[in-house]
Amino acid sequence: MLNKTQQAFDVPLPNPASDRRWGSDLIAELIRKLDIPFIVLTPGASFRGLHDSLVNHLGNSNPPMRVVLHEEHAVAIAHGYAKVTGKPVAAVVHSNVGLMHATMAIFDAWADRVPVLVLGATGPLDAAKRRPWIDWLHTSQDQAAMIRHYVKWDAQPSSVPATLEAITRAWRTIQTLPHGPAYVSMDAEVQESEVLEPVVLPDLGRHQPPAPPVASALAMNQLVETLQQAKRPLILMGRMGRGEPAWQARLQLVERLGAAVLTDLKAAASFPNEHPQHAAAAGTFMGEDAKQILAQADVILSLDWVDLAGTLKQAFGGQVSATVIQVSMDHHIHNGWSMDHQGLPVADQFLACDPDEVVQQLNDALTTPAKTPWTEPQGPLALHSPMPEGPMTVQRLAHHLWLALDGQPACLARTPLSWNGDFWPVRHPLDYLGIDGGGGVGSGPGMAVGAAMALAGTDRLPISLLGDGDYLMGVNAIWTAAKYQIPGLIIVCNNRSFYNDEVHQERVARQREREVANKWVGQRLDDPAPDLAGLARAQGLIGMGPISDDESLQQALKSAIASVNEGKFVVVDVHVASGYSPSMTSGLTKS
Ligand SMILES: Cc1ncc(C[n+]2csc(CCOP(=O)(O)OP(=O)(O)O)c2C)c(N)n1
Ligand SMILES: [Mg+2]
Repeated sequence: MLNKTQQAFDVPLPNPASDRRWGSDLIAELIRKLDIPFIVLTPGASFRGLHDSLVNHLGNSNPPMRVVLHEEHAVAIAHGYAKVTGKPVAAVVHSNVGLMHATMAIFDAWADRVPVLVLGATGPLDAAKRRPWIDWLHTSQDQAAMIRHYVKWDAQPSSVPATLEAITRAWRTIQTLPHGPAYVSMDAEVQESEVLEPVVLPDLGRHQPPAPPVASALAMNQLVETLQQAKRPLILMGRMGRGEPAWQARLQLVERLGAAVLTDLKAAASFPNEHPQHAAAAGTFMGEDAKQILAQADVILSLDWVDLAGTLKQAFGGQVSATVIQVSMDHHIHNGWSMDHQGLPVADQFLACDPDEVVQQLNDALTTPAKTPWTEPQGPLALHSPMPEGPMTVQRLAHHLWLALDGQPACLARTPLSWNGDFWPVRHPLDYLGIDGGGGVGSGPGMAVGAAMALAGTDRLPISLLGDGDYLMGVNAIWTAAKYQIPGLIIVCNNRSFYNDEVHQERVARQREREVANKWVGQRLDDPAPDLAGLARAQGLIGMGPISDDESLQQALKSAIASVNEGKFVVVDVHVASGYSPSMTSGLTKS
């Protein structure tokens, strides 16, 4: 008999020793060599061969499977995990229908430049081998066509050695800059056929991703000269790594150059936002003060900044007077289908390099002492001012959360659309993880669970602040956290609405001189109000709320944090008033 813990963690009964091997056994052995902590999956018969190999050949360990209730969440969990660690895990999704479910999350990982190995299945491609009806229904010609425009690479190999090679190539590809997802569709027949000839597994040590590209001596000379001559240099800190040494290197560079810095809520933490040279609060859309700093800069160094062209346009209009240096590998991933490459930015110097490597190279090359910054130090964050009066808002909630944490480090894995950069101090690369990448509502709960899996066992508390719309769309992702005893905290910023779209309807009504007061129709998530905490409790998690007053909120957050520290996953439903920051509202309503 299995004990309760073994059942919870899906420990299978042992199998008698056997020399017989099946195609999927070798695929499973290769997956073991990837050295991943777990494999996320939603089951399906198209990969029943692989499923059997994971259970009966590998004994469901190294890696153990993590069962997920929806393929979209399987990929979102892998996405959330990779955002913390920089390392991919594998998500397995069933043939065509499972892949259809997974598509939005694959797009999110693509647009966020995050590595995810998506394994899928199909077939048998040999029609003579198909079971009637269902094998035909779940076999598609060129299945990857559904997602080809937003994966870095895909394959549908037709033998065991070709499948092993495809997974090896995909593994290397997703970890080569710019990162992103790749997809391998495994033929059911290949998985289920007996292997009679010896097959050698690829040696992954000989298939490592290439070293990150660095700047040539010539390019570096030009870059150093431009930056040394700059009077008002500005660094746009975009998509950078999670490592602490790289974080320190960025600080050193900024101080040596006397540069101003802007950061962006769309990208994970890249620079401390309380540093005197951090010139304006980060936003999803840029605030007026950030635009003014940009307009004054004479040299702009973009370190893989998301949407450089759009940013320059907002500050300079059609004519960019500053010298612009772009450091990015992103162009390698651009294609004609997805416009996530954004507008075409001017670049007086373009270095197709790893931005963190260039920061290090600059620090090695610049010998001058620290320069006086050209911008005034920014005032303290809103968080350090007295708590704003009035009804419960997301900003007030952030205050309460900060107090309740009482100095414990946290990782804000996700924040709601009404978040603003000065609600929270960013002091470490894991303090804030950015957004979902693709703007796909419903990704929050899965990414919250993935980030929590990556942080389990550390003293950093995984916290996701989600919109109620986002939570409700993805809520069954959190069962996986209960199942595998992953500690974490979701706080739902519950304005009882798909409020973002109320802002849009208001804009349209104003433009057409129609009734603005009707903006809530078809947007409100009320009458009946879904029981958000109940949805957590029903899946085996702790659910609290709804809460709207200060005292109950402070108590609830303290108790929730204590439970997370004891290994529980907690959802706290907080009723907040609707409202976005001025930059967010103007970003949404600009025509
Ligand atoms: C899959 C998907 N469907 C619809 C949208 C359009 N959309 C953008 S934001 C939003 C509202 C999200 O509601 P919530 O999470 O509660 O955030 P709020 O705007 O209320 O703060 C919607 C429906 C989207 N981006 N993605
Ligand atoms: Mg909402």
